[in-house]
Amino acid sequence: MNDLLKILFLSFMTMTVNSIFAHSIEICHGWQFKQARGENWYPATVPGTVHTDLLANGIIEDPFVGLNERGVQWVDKEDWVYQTTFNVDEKILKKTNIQIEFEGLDTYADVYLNDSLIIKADNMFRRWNADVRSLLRLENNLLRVYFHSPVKVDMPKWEAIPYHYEAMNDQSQNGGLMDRKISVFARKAGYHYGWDWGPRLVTSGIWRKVYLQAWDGVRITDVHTQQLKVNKYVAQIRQTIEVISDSDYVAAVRTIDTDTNKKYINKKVSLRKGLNRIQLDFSIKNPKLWWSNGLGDPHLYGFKTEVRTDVTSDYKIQKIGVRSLRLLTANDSIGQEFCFELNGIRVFAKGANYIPNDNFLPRVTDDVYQKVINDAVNVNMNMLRVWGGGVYEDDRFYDLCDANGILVWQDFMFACSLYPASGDFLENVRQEAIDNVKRLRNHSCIALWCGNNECQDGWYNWGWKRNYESQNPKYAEKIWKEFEDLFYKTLPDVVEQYSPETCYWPSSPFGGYGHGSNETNGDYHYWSVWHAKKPITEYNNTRFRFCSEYGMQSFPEFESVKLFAGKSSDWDIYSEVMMSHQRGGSHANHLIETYLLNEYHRPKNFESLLYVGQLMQGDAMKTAIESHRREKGYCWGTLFWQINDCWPVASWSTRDYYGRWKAAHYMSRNAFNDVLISPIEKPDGQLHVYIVNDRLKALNGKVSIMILDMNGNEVNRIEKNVCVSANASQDVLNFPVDGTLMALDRKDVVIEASFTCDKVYKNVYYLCPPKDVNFFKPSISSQIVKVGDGYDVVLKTDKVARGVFLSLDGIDNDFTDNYFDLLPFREKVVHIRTPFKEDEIAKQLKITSLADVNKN
Ligand code: BMA
Repeated sequence: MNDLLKILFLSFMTMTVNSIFAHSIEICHGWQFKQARGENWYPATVPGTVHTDLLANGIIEDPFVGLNERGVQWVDKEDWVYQTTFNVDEKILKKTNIQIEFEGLDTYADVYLNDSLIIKADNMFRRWNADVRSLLRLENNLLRVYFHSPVKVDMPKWEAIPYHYEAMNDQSQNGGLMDRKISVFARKAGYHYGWDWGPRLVTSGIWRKVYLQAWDGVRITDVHTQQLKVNKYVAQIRQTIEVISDSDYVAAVRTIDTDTNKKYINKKVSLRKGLNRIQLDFSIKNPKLWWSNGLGDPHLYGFKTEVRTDVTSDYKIQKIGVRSLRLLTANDSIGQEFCFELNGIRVFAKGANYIPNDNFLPRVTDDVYQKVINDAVNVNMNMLRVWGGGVYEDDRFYDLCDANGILVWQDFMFACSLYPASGDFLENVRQEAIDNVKRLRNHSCIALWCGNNECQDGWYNWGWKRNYESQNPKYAEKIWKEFEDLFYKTLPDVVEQYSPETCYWPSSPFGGYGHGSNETNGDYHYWSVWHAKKPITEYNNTRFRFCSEYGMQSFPEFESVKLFAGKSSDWDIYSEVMMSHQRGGSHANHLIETYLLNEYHRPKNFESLLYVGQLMQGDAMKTAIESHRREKGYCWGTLFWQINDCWPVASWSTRDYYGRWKAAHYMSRNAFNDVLISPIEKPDGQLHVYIVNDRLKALNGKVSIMILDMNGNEVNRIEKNVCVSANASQDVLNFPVDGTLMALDRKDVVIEASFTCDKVYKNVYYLCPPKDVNFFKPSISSQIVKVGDGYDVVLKTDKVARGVFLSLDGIDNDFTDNYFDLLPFREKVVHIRTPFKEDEIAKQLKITSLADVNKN
């Protein structure tokens, strides 16, 4: 044993003891790694990835910075070896059952314990276990994991078949593989191979935790908590408990409430040696129901389920939100509706699509998970869609969604591709689906299992079917059979068997079998704005039953750009570095520019372009969200693309990789508010004012439409008392625009719409695109007052100020609001959390508004 090993030996494991009968030990210390064909071992982090270990050892440069991604493309063509040694004590060795459990191996991995092969893994999304009792010794156990290069494993599969599986986002060329798009052969996160917002970084590694589990007697391996019937009077709960037992026992099984110690059920059972299934049925009277964000408290019950014999015991604790949740998909006079119903109430889904938070998943911290969920909650979202090109998320993600009332639309991990779904591959997927459905099925947040992202539309609407048919009809037949076996049989069967209370939806978007999606049936992805270049106003002319994707790109703000493009020579959106952080290519940059110039004047420099681009994206998301919500009743959901990034990049995200909110994220908060006033000028020349009420009570209040000139003087005011039904959208007031401007031009007015009920809800509306509005240079005053953990900045303006953006150089600031429109005679207070001193703030605080950035 070399010296390094000896040192590592001393601090070998982290031990958590669950009970006197069971030990759960995380094997997270002493790991080292090497290139399989190399000699040198280096310290490694587990969980981790090869790339992050190479980075930590100074062998590669940070792939997220500059052009460094290009320099690390060799990593996925190599095999890698990880190993550690560990000791166990007598207590553990004496246990009847000793298992090694890998929560995740990425991806083709052979695991050896003391030189015996114990696991051959080939799916990143599965858990891998092995019985190791006969191999384990007291000292110096050598655990070794050999990772085969995913490129080397999958390339022969690509070469062996005469046709190619569609994989449009696979950046094989960037990886030096030319047109060989091999990602579809690996059960590994699709986005690792590149996406239109992501780099190509094909990782390997022990990406989730590894445990040694040792126990005697009985062990609960699973508790399935089903909610058979839930209403406000009663919740009927059925728990199916899987217990592995060493021998025959008589056992007491019970479930208690961890908060009140109330015993829900207590039952005597006979356990047989081996696997036992026990059913516990109980009910809760007048349950405290779990509600999604905005509708009520996401209350969680603590259920402790225990199995106890005279000599041994085990327990599991679960946090369960009691609720009924179903998807309504009835055919109606329009087509097929698509609406989630929670506790008997139709819920308008408000939220976003969610991708992995990093290309290197093991380094996503608790804080990052907490922040992304907080950032969803704080802009009034109630749903996130875990999109199919990433991963089945970490338990922490779903725990946070449960605790915060965020419903989860869960895709299976298939996106924008076709897959060789037969034989071993299909069986591998079946096991993956079982693992993940079982892992996630008790989470109250899970609203839906969806087969894939856009694969069905690819087949019917994007020409894939036609292409294969024209190559050889036999190919088309084979690939379509694989599609059906995967998305119409295997996956729905697993959901039906393992989580029968959860709905399965074959694809997103999906509007029925035998054709692509459409606007009147099921869910829809609307990309005519952006991909098909329609103007932003087109959002107002379309309606859907549920819009599960739409989006507009922007760049991260300048402070973020400087972190990956540090040189002033990079500060051009077409510079090499900026282009390598724009995976839609120059086409996407042109689109940003085109949309920007349709709406705004040309910004004066790079920094201004980033800022105005964000306003434009914000306008687009605001327009789309409001339009979908005005159609509430016809439409039951709006999920924009996308809430986060996996690296620093120009993308459709509303928060950048560093967690900074873009303008669109701030702007979506008002658009998602549970009470929304939304004015819209329609082709009839009338201004229609809608109130969207997501509350479960009718609202009585006063609508007030103020027409102001650019100095803030009131030109006209229209008011009306209105009553808006519960959980509905209503067109409450309309009037001809031209008759109310008092001879002023549309370019010289702004409309402030307010609805006063329990408080005042506001919106600002312009009658022409921002480039045509006569914004004069405002003089914005700011008064800084020390409050709590930072400062309140009190802002006032003498002219209408569009997109007021506060920034402080060089530090990560937290503003309670930003990129807002400030009207004269109104005061706006923004709180900034910062350790800066008051005089530093005063000196550094930069206030920008649209009128500052136009090129003259
Ligand atoms: C959607 C997604 C992604 C993609 C995005 C932007 O269709 O499903 O595949 O990144 O569009 O193009």
